[in-house]
Amino acid sequence: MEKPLKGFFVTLEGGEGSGKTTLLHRLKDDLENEGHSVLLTFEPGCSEIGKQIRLWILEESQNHPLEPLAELMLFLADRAQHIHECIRPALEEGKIVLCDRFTDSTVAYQGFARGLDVPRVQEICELVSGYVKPFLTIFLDVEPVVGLERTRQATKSGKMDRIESESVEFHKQIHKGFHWLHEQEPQRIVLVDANKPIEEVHQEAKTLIFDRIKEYV
Ligand code: T5A
Repeated sequence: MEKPLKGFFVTLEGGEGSGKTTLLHRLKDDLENEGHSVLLTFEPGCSEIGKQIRLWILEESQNHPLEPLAELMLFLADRAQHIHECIRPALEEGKIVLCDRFTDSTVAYQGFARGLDVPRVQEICELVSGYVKPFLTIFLDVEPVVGLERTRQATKSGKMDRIESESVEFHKQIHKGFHWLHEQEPQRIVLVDANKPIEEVHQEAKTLIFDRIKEYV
């Protein structure tokens, strides 16, 4: 029998350069300073198998373009392994799990932007994640062009990966997808304006997460 999940699961979502990674490190410090035990994790590529999958997904192969359905399956295989090896054990131990991207990214990227059938993508995501569901998702809402420029500036070589290099229109579809998800589940998916300076985004996200933890315990 599966053990109960005592922990608190939070995901951060948004388009490229929305500031998830920067914010997650700050939130981890905030929570640990208050005595919480935290696992900071990300998708794709956190498990050993996931590291291989990440290379297949993000590296450009001009000769063998990745099919949208194959791409979807790779993200899901990464997630299944990630949940099994990292997320579920941490939640069983009662930790706060902060995860950089989860199922909402799959719906926004593979559903909205790649054009796969959104309800079916949601269904298959549910099959993979089972009852491991975020209690809170912070959607960092940044204008796609602004986020892409941040990513470009942050990349030392200036070389973007396979998904970052997609067209601006593709990234606008992702943005639309995240807004749609937020409208479907406004209680779980809370929008934070990530066009603002990082200090303001941090304060807003910190208040949100601490308020939700108080409600939960
Ligand atoms: N993907 C993922 C799918 O297609 N389907 C899926 O199911 C899943 C799980 C993963 C890729 O896979 C896709 C989405 C992605 O394309 P990745 O390398 O793991 O790629 O990278 P991302 O998750 O996209 O993360 P990034 O590092 O690109 O962006 P972040 O984490 O959102 O942004 P961050 O914090 O690194 O910041 C980028 C730059 O902006 C600055 C930072 O200092 C940094 O220089 N910055 C700000 N500047 C001004 N104002 C602010 N508010 C700022 N916040 C950050």
